[in-house]
Amino acid sequence: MSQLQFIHTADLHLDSPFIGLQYLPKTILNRIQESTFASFIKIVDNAISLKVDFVLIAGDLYDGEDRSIKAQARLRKQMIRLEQAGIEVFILHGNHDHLGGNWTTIDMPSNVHVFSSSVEMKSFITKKGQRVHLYGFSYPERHVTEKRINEYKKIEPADFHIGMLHGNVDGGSSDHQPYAPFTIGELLEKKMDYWALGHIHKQQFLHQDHHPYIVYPGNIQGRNRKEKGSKGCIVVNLSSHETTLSHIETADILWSDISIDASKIRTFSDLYLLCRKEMNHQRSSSQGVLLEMTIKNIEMLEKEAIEKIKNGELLEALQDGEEYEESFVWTISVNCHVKDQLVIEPTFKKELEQTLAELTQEESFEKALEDLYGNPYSSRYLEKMTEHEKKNLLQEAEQLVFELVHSNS
Ligand SMILES: [Mn+2]
Repeated sequence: MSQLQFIHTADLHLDSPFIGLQYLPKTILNRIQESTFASFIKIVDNAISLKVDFVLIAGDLYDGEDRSIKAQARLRKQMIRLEQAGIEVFILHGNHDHLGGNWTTIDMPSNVHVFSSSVEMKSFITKKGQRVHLYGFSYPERHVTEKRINEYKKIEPADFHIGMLHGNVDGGSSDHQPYAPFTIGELLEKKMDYWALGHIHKQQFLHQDHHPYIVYPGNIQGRNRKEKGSKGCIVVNLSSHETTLSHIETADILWSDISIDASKIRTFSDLYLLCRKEMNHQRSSSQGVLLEMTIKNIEMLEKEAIEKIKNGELLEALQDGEEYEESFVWTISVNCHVKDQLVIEPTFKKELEQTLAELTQEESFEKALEDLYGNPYSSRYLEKMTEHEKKNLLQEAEQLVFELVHSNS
């Protein structure tokens, strides 16, 4: 029997606007717009049914600095459910929902404890009588670029010490802003029993072989095609000699991708049936799925079938009727690799590859984007591109070049 059990979650991004999905059918768009709430409700369901000692939320509860009233009201409703179940909640606010914004605040029930803008310790005694010390701080403003880890100091006596921090591990993902940076070594020095992190949306265990676990639980609902795969929360069982973790998937919408091998297919009809079959493999009884499809090995496909991939007819056929399914699999895009079937003269191919390689150099990349980022009007609205985005853009550009060559050959 473990001595302490709690749920660690972060990056709820409640009421995410899901920009750019307005083209989807209304039923599916509604499901998506409700998905951050649906996922959080499931987390609370789990906290109540497991009778956990407490719930930790390590920042970015709200998506927008304005903390929509709707998001606050719905969060409050869930906090009240936890209050009625006798479960305390410890919260810190991150870069998305920092304390410096100008919003109307809805008061939370008394089981909710929010960390202030300086690192502080909150003491808590479980029903079994164990003393837990929790440490953390909320972002006073959006951009917290300085190190805050040095302000954490373990205070005895307590049975368990848990650090909460919303920030970026040094050398971590370039997809996230380098806020409140820290190294794994710096966290270990603090001699906590567990580090409940937030900020990075992909689940990561920075330290797990031996005491203490250092964990990014990831966000609770993928918000775009870059946030694929299982999303939810972590259930932590902590005792003086052992830590065990389990991930609970709670996301209502799953972003996914699939690659379809068309090497044995010739006709459009067979291609359609194969895609449908693969879609049904992706179908889940508890989630809606948004699917990116790539068709590979299209050498044997009839020209007409390839044409129907390119002009969107296949996509339309695959989407047909899915908007009425509770467990929908909505195909967002269908791509095929023309490159595979392209026969190019070797010297030209070499030249083409060379040009593409040159484009991947930082310098030429920046040059290509100079007009956009150099423009005082548009640059205001642009965030620095991440490595992941750069890579994607280059892959798309490469594909475009091959397609243009193909259509002219
Ligand atoms: Mn976040």
